[in-house]
Amino acid sequence: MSERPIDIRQVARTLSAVENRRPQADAIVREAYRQARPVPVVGIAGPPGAGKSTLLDHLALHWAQAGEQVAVIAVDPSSPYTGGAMLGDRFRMDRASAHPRVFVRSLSSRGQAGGLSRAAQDVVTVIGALGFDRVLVETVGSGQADLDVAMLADCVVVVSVPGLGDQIQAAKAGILEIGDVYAVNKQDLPGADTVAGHLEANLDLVYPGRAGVNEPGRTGRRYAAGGANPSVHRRHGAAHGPESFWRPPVMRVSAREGAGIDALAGTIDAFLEWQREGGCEAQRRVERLRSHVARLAAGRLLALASHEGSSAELGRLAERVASGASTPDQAAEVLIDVLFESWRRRRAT
Ligand SMILES: Nc1nc2c(ncn2[C@@H]2O[C@H](COP(=O)(O)OP(=O)(O)OP(=O)(O)O)[C@@H](O)[C@H]2O)c(=O)[nH]1
Ligand SMILES: [Mg+2]
Repeated sequence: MSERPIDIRQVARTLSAVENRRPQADAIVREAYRQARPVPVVGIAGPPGAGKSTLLDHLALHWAQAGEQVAVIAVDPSSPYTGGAMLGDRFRMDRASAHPRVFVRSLSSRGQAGGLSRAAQDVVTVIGALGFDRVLVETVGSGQADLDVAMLADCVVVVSVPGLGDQIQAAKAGILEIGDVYAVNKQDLPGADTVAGHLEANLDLVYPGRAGVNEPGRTGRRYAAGGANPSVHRRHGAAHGPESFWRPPVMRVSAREGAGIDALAGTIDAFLEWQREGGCEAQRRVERLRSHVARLAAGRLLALASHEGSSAELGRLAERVASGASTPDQAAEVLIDVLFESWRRRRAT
């Protein structure tokens, strides 16, 4: 745990500089990556109104009371218009934000056209360098946003609730690919048991063994490495040899009453510990940075297409496609050549 006390006002100023890409941002971000002090990131995903913010509020408080410095960030990649009030409404941290060891921050897409995941990645890295022990992330929005959380987090908690109907739950089947831990919230409402049962049944199709850490050889069934879902198997252990694997537990919670929070927090920590010890955590981080770097590169190339020379060339290519002189694929290949050429010229100057 961090020993030096964190100056929250200083943290807020530093993050604003990074988020708004002020002149000093590059230096701050560079220094943060240089320090390479990874901080465990817990992401929370799930349908609107599932109780994600309420849960995070309890979880942040739980870890703060255990002595950790906790940063909570809400990311809204869905719209450039939901900064301020709207995001504030959906992201209330009444209990935790009053705790001196909790820092709460929202990150909207304002002025970040297409760059929010970059900003979030940088912000998380800077938070780590500032000495926090843990970051909790809620992404507001729909399907794609869930994946963005998965991109950023070392542990993804997927929240389900009763009352959404089987169709929506089924449409959410994709969440079985991103969860490390499942939380069924609103146990006070009817149908919570059914939702938990469905989840368990679906997990049965993908994982042998029992919830949590499984030692090899105890499960009867071989763990099908690279089977139906390679990315799940890679994250949860099969690719790491004969040691052990993780089966995501389904935890029952009632965020409104704060019931089941300690058990949920304990499970998240058990997962992070298993992941750290097996070396999966470092690998997951590298994989994450791999797509981050690839996205940055693609973004830069695309940005070049709007510069004068390239933009004019793109116009000519489009006209050729429109007149039947070229296919879009052929035009794209020519554009790549043009962009690379332009990139090399810029680097050389
Ligand atoms: N009955 C019941 N309601 C709950 C429980 N937990 C949260 N809620 C309520 O569900 C509503 C939504 O909670 P939030 O925490 O804002 O949910 P969210 O998933 O963050 O919502 P969005 O950010 O808008 O997607 C609030 O009115 C909560 O009080 C619970 O355990 N039981
Ligand atoms: Mg919320």
